[in-house]
Amino acid sequence: MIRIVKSEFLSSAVTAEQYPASSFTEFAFVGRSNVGKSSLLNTLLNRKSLAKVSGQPGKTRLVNFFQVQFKSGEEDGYFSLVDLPGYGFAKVSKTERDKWKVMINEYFSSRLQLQGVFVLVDIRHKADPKDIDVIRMLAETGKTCCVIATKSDKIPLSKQAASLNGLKIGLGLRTEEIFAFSSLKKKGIPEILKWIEKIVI
Ligand SMILES: Nc1nc2c(ncn2[C@@H]2O[C@H](COP(=O)(O)OP(=O)(O)OP(=O)(O)O)[C@@H](O)[C@H]2O)c(=O)[nH]1
Ligand SMILES: [Mg+2]
Repeated sequence: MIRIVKSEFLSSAVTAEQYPASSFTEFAFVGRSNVGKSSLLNTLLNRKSLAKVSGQPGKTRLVNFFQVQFKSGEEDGYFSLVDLPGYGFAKVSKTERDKWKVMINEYFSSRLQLQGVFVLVDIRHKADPKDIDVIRMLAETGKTCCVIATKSDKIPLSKQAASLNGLKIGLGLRTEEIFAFSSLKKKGIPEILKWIEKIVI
């Protein structure tokens, strides 16, 4: 399995002209505000606060690019990770929410390097129409995605399989994988690395 060697913040962007020119294979994290996208990125990269995290939804407001160096055996390689603003956050103005939507849509429709998308959903919640929309949109645009059920530390292990199965049916997943993840307990990292490896190696 690949090993993360080094990671760094590259830049933040609003529009496509501002995206970094990097041509490395890219992976993005998308999902509702507060679902744990930025936390997952930090956990995966074993960094405390490379991506900004907050208990208040709406923390990430720009498209944030990170560059990651990995090792596979003796070989070195690179990929990029992108932390996106969350959707479905009621407490910001409609104008602001519309702005985020445009930002996210522009990213998905214009970024050719984007090869894989992680759709994050809270393991405790039922399938959300907004997540169903995103998964459908990704399928239509031909982007490979997998679903990560976050905050798995919040429910007992004995109930996780049933929750994952409920989400799988509710989200209408076919070939897409789904697995549980916890930043708090650092669970689910190998599953993510294996999924990335299938695309970058
Ligand atoms: N218990 C638990 N809490 C978590 C986990 N992951 C994230 N959190 C908490 O959930 C809150 C939101 O985390 P973020 O990583 O900022 O969420 P986000 O999806 O990036 O949110 P936005 O940037 O607003 O879209 C923070 O208080 C985190 O500490 C987890 O695995 N377990
Ligand atoms: Mg965030």
